[in-house]
Amino acid sequence: MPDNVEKNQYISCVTTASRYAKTMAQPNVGLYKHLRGTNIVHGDPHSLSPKVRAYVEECAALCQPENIHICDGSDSENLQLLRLMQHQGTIQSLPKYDNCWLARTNPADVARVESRTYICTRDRRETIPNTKPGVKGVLGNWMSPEDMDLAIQQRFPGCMRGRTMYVIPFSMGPVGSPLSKIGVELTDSPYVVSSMRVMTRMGTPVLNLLAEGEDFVRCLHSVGSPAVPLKDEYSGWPCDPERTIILHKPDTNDIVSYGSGYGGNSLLGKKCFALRIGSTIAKREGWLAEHMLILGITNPEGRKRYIAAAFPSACGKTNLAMMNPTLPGYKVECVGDDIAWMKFDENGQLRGINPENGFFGVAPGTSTETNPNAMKTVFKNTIFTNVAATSDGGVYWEGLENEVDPQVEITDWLGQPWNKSTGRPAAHPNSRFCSPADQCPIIDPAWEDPKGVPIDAILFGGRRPAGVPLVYESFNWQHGVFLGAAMRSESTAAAEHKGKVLMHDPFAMRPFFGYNFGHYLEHWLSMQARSGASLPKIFHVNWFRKSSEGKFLWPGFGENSRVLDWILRRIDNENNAEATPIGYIPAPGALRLDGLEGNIDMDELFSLPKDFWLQEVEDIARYFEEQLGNDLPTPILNELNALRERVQNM
Ligand code: GTP
Ligand code: SPV
Ligand code: MN
Repeated sequence: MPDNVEKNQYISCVTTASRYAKTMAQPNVGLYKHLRGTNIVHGDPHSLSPKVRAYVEECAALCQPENIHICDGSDSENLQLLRLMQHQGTIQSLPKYDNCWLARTNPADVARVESRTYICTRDRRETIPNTKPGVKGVLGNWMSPEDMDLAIQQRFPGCMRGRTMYVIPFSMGPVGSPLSKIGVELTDSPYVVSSMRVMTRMGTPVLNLLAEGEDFVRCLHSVGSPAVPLKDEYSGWPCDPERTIILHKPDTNDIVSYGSGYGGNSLLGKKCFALRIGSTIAKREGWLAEHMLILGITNPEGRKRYIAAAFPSACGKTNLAMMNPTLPGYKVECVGDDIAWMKFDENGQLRGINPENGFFGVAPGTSTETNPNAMKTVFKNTIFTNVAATSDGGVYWEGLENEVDPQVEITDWLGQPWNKSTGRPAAHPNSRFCSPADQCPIIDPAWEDPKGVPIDAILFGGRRPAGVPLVYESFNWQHGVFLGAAMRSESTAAAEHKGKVLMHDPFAMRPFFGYNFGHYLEHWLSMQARSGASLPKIFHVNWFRKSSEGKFLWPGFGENSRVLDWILRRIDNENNAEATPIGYIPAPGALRLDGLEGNIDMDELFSLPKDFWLQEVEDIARYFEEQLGNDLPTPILNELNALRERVQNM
């Protein structure tokens, strides 16, 4: 660490804060407790299983924190941390609501960093497919175990000096469910602790499971300690954007994340564990870990079914999972909005759980009109990140124009005064709310069922401004797997990509594959053999098709219930579809439009321009050839060729 004034000021601020943490923690601890010389300021080191203890000792020796805090997940602990963060300038309170907080990040740390995310295996091919010579692979980044060790040694030694290392025992999935998995995250960020408390089941019950010898995924996280200190104004959000790196080692179930405090980079239970490491475990154990929402839907006759849907980041999962159907007699309930772990049970029925305990949802666009259930969820016990603040102690983002008192003054996500004439968004486009799932007024009664819920349909979708109809159904499972493989979507602010470019995002998993996408496709194809009579039907949806004037052709949100209605009737084998070269679409009149306001150009919404589809087939063909080479399973290549032939004969 360089001996420089600003840095020292920074350290002294952190140390004062950690002294403050000690004082706060004193009622339940004795400072005599320690682990190999590091003070334990909260929790009992004897409560750690030998394996957890060894992991904590190993990481403490590397990161050299001043203190160790073993999290119990209690309200009082959380309150302590919130006060500490307030004191450090990480969060401010939002007195308009009940126990809500606003964090403003360093503007260089606002989204996932896919280019700095690696999977580490001995054999490169395990992680990424064989790309065509001279072509840059875009299906994940590989690193050797030696380079991973080096990357750690270049960043972690002493990175927690002057800070507290928190030990977070957590469960992905209900504690004790046969489908759940345990992790231990070590972090120097109280923001991560408070957020993990919302997003996972965290604390003493998990510590007790671990004490029984239960295995766990090892998750090490540090916000980092930059060689050149950051500007003082960002001292409330320490990070090291220059050297940020996120590493996964599936062989040992290790996750190591350095330099970023932002959601997907730091809440390691979420994308790193539940998707990347999760997908490698799922492959080994014969199940699926997917970037999917799960919703329950009851039709007017009272028949309830569950649907899972994979849309890329910021493409509508939270909104669909919580929708208020406009079609009378329908009820939607939410099991999860981002991740599904699914497994065929002994009867061959696919069942899914939401491994998460909260929603880390996109704020902009959320309003009483678009997502009333999210609006009823997020105004208590919530940590907002990078939204704008109002002078009456509330929050603001794009989409709330009609729901904010015109008199209030608005401070944007950067802390600057804001009004419409400023010409910049008030909230960062990837600003988020972090709220407990059980606060959702339509949370499904079975959302914590340890057996999971039966899944009868799988939806794929993305932002497709042209050519792709509102909904179509695959001809069969294999064709459905091809639809997932061929998914494309406009990029969003959820990752570092600039502008709205159309990107391939197979299964909405491109940033989240834990292993070779070709092997992932084989795994999906193999699922057919595990299923019983009731293999889920697979559909593709697109809420984002635009007119020649650039307006959305479909109203979306609650009106998407009309599409779900058609899908449910397809599951019931109703004869309401017609075959096209790309799949089944609703037969004329089969999509219910009764009560829909305004003119919807259904012809345009379902048109299949031959030129477009010829081009689409060739784009997919090039992508497969360049990115997958001989890792592309033959059945998927056959599906592509069959599609090409059908489109040519259109
Ligand atoms: P991640 O949390 O990043 O994985 O995203 P998500 O898939 O859950 O996305 P979310 O539901 O939060 O939607 C992101 C944006 O898409 C929001 O601004 C929504 O308002 C917008 N959106 C969602 N559904 C629709 C829809 O049916 N039509 C239109 N036009 N926009 C939608
Ligand atoms: C996504 O980007 O798909 C998210 C948000 O769900 S994050 O957890 O930050 O990755
Ligand atoms: Mn997501």
